[in-house]
Amino acid sequence: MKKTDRILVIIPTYNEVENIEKLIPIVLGQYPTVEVLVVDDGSPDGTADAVEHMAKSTNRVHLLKRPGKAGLGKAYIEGFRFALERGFDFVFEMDADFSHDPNEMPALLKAMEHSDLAVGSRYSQGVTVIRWPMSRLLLSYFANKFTRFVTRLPLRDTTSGYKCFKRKVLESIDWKQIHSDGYAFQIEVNHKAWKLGYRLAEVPIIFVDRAVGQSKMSSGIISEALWMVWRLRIMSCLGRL
Ligand SMILES: Nc1nc2c(ncn2[C@@H]2O[C@H](COP(=O)(O)OP(=O)(O)O)[C@@H](O)[C@H]2O)c(=O)[nH]1
Ligand SMILES: [Mg+2]
Repeated sequence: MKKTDRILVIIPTYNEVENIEKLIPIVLGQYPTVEVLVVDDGSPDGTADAVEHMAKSTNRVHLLKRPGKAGLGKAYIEGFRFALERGFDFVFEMDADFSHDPNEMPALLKAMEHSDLAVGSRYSQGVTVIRWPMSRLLLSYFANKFTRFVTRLPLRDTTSGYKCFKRKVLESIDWKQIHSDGYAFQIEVNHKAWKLGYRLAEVPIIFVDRAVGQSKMSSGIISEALWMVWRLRIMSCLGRL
């Protein structure tokens, strides 16, 4: 990474007012030049107002307001467009709920020295997940094993939402073709980057379940991911990817 490289951290939010106010200063504290983009889907709890308030005192905080809850995938795609238009070199995905420790950003950036997409991984040094109920952990763990087995994607954590992209990866993906949300979105984007020949790296992270607010995971998000895995396999076999 060069001193002049610009870093953007995209944080999608839905009802994260208590978390976001504490998280943003920690992210900004990582590097003097890092900027934050919050993509909020009309959170009823006033998340956007809190971010707007913070944006008044610094030009390193940006807010994209979307009218209603339309899913994580679309929120990220809008965020990536913002990053490309504004000339950022490194672009992070990060959850708002402190499951992704901003102090691990330097480790992900270090991995960018030999990769194009670095994924913060819960399953590359044993299992590094704290406070999840066993049922949720088992679901995530085996879903990842299954995804790796079916798609051959060389990652142990394919559904992680903590990652760092080089700009060129975001430029190469045809976002019009990506319609998934939730975990399926993460799997699909990793798969696309891999098929385009980009180098993937996995960086061990410690994932801690949220202390404040509610998870937006649903059975719909899980079945979407299941279908995505088979779809990627079939499309690969047909030579369409
Ligand atoms: N903009 C936007 N953010 C979302 C949406 N769904 C979830 N998020 C955010 O995405 C991140 C991960 O969601 P979370 O509910 O913690 O998922 P979990 O960690 O898998 O339980 C959090 O920052 C959420 O606020 C959505 O539909 N739109
Ligand atoms: Mg979470």
